[in-house]
Amino acid sequence: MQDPTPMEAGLAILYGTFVKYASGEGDNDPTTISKKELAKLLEEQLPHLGGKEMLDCLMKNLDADKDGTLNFMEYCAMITTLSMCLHMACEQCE
Ligand SMILES: [Ca+2]
Ligand SMILES: [Ca+2]
Repeated sequence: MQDPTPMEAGLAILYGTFVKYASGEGDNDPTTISKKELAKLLEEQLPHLGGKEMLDCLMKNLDADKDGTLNFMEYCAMITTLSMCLHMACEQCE
């Protein structure tokens, strides 16, 4: 198999990150990210983008079905939101 492109590798990392934190010790459901698991993800993976400071805001705004956890679709919305923030920040730097 050929080496993945940077974008393919990035997508695999994003998916792998969901699987890793969803199956953390925050709850017993490996298919969703609990608030505790999200706190750990923010602290370890996104410390330069606000880290745990964003916890309440992200959970409140991304938990579309209001079950107190993030499923994969809701996690994808977080990635999209963060990508848009990065895009806007880069535009302001130009
Ligand atoms: Ca979980
Ligand atoms: Ca949810």
